[in-house]
Amino acid sequence: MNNLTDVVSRFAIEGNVSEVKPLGSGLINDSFRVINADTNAPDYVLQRINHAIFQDVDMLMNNIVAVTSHIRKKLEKKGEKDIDRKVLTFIPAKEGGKYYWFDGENYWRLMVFIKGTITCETVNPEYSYYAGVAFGSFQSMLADIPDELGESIPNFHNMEFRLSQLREAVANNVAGRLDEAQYYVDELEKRADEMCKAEQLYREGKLPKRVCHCDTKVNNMLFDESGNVLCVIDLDTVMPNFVFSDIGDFLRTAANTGAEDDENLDRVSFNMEIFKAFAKGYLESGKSFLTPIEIENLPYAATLFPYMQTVRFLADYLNGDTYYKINYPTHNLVRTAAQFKLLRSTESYLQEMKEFIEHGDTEIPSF
Ligand code: GN1
Ligand code: MG
Repeated sequence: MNNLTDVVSRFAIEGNVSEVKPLGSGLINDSFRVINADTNAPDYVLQRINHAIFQDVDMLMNNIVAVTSHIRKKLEKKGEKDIDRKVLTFIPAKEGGKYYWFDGENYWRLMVFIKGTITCETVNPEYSYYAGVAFGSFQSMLADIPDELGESIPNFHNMEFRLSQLREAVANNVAGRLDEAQYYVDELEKRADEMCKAEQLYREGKLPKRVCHCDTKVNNMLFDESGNVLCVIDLDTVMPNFVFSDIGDFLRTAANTGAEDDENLDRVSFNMEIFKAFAKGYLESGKSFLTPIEIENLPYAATLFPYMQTVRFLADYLNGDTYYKINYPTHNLVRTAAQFKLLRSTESYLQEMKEFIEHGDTEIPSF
C-alpha cells in the first residue's frame, strides 16, 4: 500500500501530519485517523475507498458532496451553531479539483475528523429516541435536494435483486458449502414473497423513493457527550431508496441484544423498548413528509433488514467470502445464523409493533 502520509499530502490540508493510524471497524473501506502536528489545525480521517464495491467513485463522491453541501446550507439557514460538528467536511485533492485522489491503483478521500464525539455499538432507549429524531431530520433535510443522486451501488437495498443473488449463489455453490447452509436457504425462501413487498408497492406507484442513508448501523452515528446525535457518517450509500432502509438497518443493529455476528444465539433478540423509542423519535421528526403507507410499514421494515442481511451474508458465504471482510472461515455462516435468529425474534414482535404504531401515543416512553 501507498505511504499514507504521502497520500494525505495530495489533499489540500491545513497543518502537518504527525501520525496516521487505523480507525474504526467498517466491513468495506479502510479508515485511518490522521493526527495533525499543528494543534490549531484539525485532525482528519483518511479512507481508502473499496473500489471493487463502489465502482463509480466519481458518482459516489458527487453524491456525498451534494448531500453534505445541502445539509450544511440547511443548518446555516436554521442558524445552527457548531455546524462543523453536525455535517462532514470533505477536503478536495490539490490537483484536479475532485474530492478523491487516485494513485493509479487505489482511490482515497479525506475528511475532517470531528473531535469530542462518541460512537456506540449499542444504545439505550433514550439514545434510540435521539437517533430516530436524527434520521427523520436527515431525511427531511434532504427531501428538497436539487441534485439527482445516482445509485452508488446499483440495486443496493433491492430485496428482489438480493434474493436473485442468493439464488445464483445456491445454484453455483462454488465453495461447496450449500449442505451446511440449506436450512437457511429454505427458511429464507419461505419468506421471500412477503419480504419483496416494498418493490411491489413501488411498482404499483404506492411507495416513493427518497434520499436515504442506507447504512444506518448504530455505529455510523456520532453522538456528543450528552447523547445528542451530532451527525450521521459513512455516506457512501446515500441514494434514493425506500425509507424502510434507514429505519430497518438502524433497528437491525441497535435493537439487537447481541452482536451482528454473535456466536451465542441466546444473546440475540429484538429489543422492543429500542423500537418504541426509535419509532417515537422518527415519527416526530419525519411527520412532515412520511406517508401513511410508509408509517404503517415500519414493522415490516424492522423485519426486512435482518432478513436482507441474512440473505447477503449467506450469499457471500456460498460464494466463498468475496464481499465482506471475515475474521475466520465460517464467519459469514455465523453472521447468517445470528441475523436469522434476530429475524425470528423480530417477527415475534410484529403484532406488538403494529399496535404501537397505531396507538403509539398511549404507550410511548417518556424521557
Ligand atoms: C457494510 O461498511 P459497513 O461495515 O458500515 C455494508 C452494509 C451492511 C453492513 C453489515 C456498502 O457496512 O450494507 O449492512 O456491512 N455496506 C456495504 O454490517 O455493503
Ligand atoms: Mg460503516
